[in-house]
Amino acid sequence: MPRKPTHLDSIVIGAGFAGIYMLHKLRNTLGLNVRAFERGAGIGGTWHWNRYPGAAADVDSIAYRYSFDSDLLREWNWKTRYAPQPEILAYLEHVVDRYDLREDIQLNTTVESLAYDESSGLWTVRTDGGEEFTARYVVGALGPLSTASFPEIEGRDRFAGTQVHTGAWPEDLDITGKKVGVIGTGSTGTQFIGAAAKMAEHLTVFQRSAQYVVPAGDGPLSDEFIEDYRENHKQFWEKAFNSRVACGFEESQISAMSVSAEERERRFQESWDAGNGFHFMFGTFADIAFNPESNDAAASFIRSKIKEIVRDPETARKLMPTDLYAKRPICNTDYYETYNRDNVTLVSTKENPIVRITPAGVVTEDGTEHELDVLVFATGYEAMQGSYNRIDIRGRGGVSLKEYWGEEPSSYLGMAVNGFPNLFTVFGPNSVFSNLPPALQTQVEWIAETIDAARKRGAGTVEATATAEKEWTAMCREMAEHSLFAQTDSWIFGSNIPGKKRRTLFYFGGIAAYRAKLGEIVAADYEGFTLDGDVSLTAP
Ligand code: NA7
Repeated sequence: MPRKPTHLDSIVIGAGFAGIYMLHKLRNTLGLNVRAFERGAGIGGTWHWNRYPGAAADVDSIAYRYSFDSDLLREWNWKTRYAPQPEILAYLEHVVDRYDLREDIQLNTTVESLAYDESSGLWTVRTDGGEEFTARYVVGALGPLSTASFPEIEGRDRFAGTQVHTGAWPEDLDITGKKVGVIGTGSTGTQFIGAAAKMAEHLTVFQRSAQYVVPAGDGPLSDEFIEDYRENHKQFWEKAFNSRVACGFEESQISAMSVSAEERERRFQESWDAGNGFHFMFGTFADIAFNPESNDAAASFIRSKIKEIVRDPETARKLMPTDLYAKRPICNTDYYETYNRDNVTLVSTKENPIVRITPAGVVTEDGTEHELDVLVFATGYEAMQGSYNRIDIRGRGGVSLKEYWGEEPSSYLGMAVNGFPNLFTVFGPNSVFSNLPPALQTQVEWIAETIDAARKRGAGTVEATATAEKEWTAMCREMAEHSLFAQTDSWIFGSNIPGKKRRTLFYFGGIAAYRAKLGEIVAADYEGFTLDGDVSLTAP
């Protein structure tokens, strides 16, 4: 006789930044019986998998954390302006222990399918271990960037050395003294390049698009700075939540075109000297991501720096982007300086494409075989949808979420989809474009409050209406069209992968407006949702 599924009140999928906090809220605040499933061998999500040399957050560490508990804010201090991967992972481990969450996180478990049963109002969740669970509420905290993307290159399976994607870096892989090749120069690739150049015998960088990279301005945090943050964290977070990107700096309100060329240069230089990619894009002027002229001014400034820093004019030329400065902003320590090292070679794959991978390395169109011991894919992810598409998710009437979404996903608020009652997606498609920890925290809190409200009124289901979902998605699309980001190919628009059409994946209105909208929805009695059904229908 088949075993009866184990019944839980709620299931959380993923134990990264979002899943850990979701488990805490549902179990410790709402008192639900919850289990979190995590495919990794440890907690941490992105920060569990991304152990490549140089991995770190590139948002100031004081803004790259939870802010829901003053004691937690006071007791955990970062040492440097940016937190490196091992420290972020240690922080998340600390949070898991602090709130006693470990016993309810099941590691090494991949959820393979979710199916909604309309008669009982429950989801059935199946794992790769053959286990079966039922739960009323399921929260996907799968991570917007967790499904690795590999380029199609002939001969990939023939390489005799070590191949690795940065998003699945083995703990024991040491590149010291090795001949290393890296494909990709996004946030990850540029971080890796700076660190790997100092370790490898030789580093060959295969660059498809040249990147705009500004200095990070990293360094130790002084005791006074830490003390000030401990004392004033409430004001700090209030300001961050009232901004657009929640990175913890003052965002500019003026156009780059409203000041003289000298003043523009002064502000750009000031930001360049202080460091931080988000600051350079959103702290110098308000319209770099929106106004082509302002964008060009910022882009020209960065190009002039590349010319100044990189000694070999041909390498400098290849490193200079000519397209819009409209991808997720990047900052790093000594990125362009790295190309002055004797052990670093830059290959522009637009000018000299990779034609095949051989057992010995990578062959480019000019006939060169770049010999490698390690080939690193820093080639990014199938963003937002990718991690949901890996699970067979069936809502009302057996409809598949993957098929329902197709090429262009829709959602209400990035958290709910019509036809999939009581399924919440933390940082699903069309969530707010912002620093992630505060954005995730906002959504987790809102989901917990919504579940609580539904339970208190005895409603068995929370479901986005088709109209609300359609309107939110259309609004996100319309808003995105005003951004120059919409004119470049990157994961932000899902167009980093050949063959995938450019589509809107974010709400670009900023975190303050997003939070205000969530508040309005609650005040209007969950406008755009139906809170329906009978909670007592629970079968087991
Ligand atoms: P990204 O930002 O998507 O970067 C991927 C990089 O890989 C980017 O430079 C791509 O070039 C490059 N790429 C992708 N496919 C190929 C092929 N086929 N050949 C050569 N180069 C290729 O991913 P990251 O991991 O760096 O960053 C993801 C996010 O994580 C980041 O924004 C942060 O939020 C944290 P392209 O520019 O598309 O021409």
